[in-house]
Amino acid sequence: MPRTALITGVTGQDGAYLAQLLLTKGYRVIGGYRRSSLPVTWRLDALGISRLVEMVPLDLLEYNNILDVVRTTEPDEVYNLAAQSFVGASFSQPLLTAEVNAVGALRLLEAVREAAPEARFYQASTSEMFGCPSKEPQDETTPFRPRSPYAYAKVFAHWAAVNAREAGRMHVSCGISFNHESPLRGTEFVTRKITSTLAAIRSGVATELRLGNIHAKRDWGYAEDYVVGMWNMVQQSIPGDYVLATGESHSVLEFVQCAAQALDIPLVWEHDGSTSVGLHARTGAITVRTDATLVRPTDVHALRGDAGKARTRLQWTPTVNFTQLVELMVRADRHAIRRLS
Ligand code: NAP
Ligand code: F7E
Repeated sequence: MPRTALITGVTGQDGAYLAQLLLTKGYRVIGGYRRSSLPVTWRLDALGISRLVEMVPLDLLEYNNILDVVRTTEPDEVYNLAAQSFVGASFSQPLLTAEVNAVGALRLLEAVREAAPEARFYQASTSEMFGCPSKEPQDETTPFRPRSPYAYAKVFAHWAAVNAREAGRMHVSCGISFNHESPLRGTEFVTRKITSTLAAIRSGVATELRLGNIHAKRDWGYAEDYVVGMWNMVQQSIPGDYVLATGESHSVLEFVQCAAQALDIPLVWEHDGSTSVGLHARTGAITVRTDATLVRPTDVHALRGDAGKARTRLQWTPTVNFTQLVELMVRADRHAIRRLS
């Protein structure tokens, strides 16, 4: 009998890569998706797995819906990847973010405890929980100091998951993942916004890239590596919490520079107080510009993770470094634009 995995948020970046990984391992994959007026399977289509995943409507806002899905599908493993995952939007939609990311995770935990108590559970926790961290690099022992409604909702979900484990009720692991990106990343996140817009500028179908806080630093890895870590955690006989990170931190400005270089867009920078402009070195055209309206009310300034525990206990290591990540994302966006034109 193949093992059955239920993935919430299967239409998202990580959901798609995790579904692909589990299919290659012979799992029956149940993909929970949020109903909308349009099909949202473009990532599963891109990976060529839409027909292999059993799609079920599953909204983290609806307890009876979740309970019914867990009852009828009888999963051996449950991966909770569904979330309102955009930190920027959480400032204008804090209640929705809490309903989905915090109470939604608790609804799922309760439904699994009720209908499939033996199932192993993965909770997608996040480096955003560290906020303004008291130490660097951050590991599993670093205290949480969340800086956004997204982050404090995830802290709630994290502790709900940890408590379900510690109360001896369930096999629950949490991956405290640092930023991970790919060509399947949503274009509202800064990395994909940069690679898709600069690729469009390079092809002459866009003129300018507008950004908020370009001095923010993140530990960026490749999403396909991170879903391997998630699966590894769930396979451990003793559940636990693990940081997944590369250990390297780069600024948004460095990401822009690296992407521009990969696209042969030479930039010279002019900084004036809090404003920065990146000019095309040959034409003088304004190519990148900072925009104060894109700066968050509170931002996380710098994060860098220590994945030593995952390395030692899970034998997990990231395979794609910063430059390779930027280049592979640029290549994919360049290719997509060429296909359209
Ligand atoms: P993503 O691409 O934004 O995917 C989020 C998924 O959640 C989408 O499938 C979305 O559905 C679904 N969703 C949203 N609201 C829902 C609801 N009410 N009920 C059911 N599903 C809902 O995010 P991701 O990058 O794959 O991240 C996966 C998880 O890891 C998230 O929980 C995120 O917070 C967490 N995380 C991500 C990172 C990262 O760097 N990527 C790092 C740490 C933690 P639609 O397609 O309908 O929008
Ligand atoms: O921002 C700055 C922004 O939205 C990164 C989610 O997957 O990773 C992600 O959250 C940084 C921030 O990712 C723009 O202020 C500058 O400092 O790409 P982001 P995030 O907020 O780190 C964590 C680990 C998650 O858990 C989340 O779900 O870049 N920034 N200018 C900008 N960010 C955006 N989005 N757009 C800009 O124009």
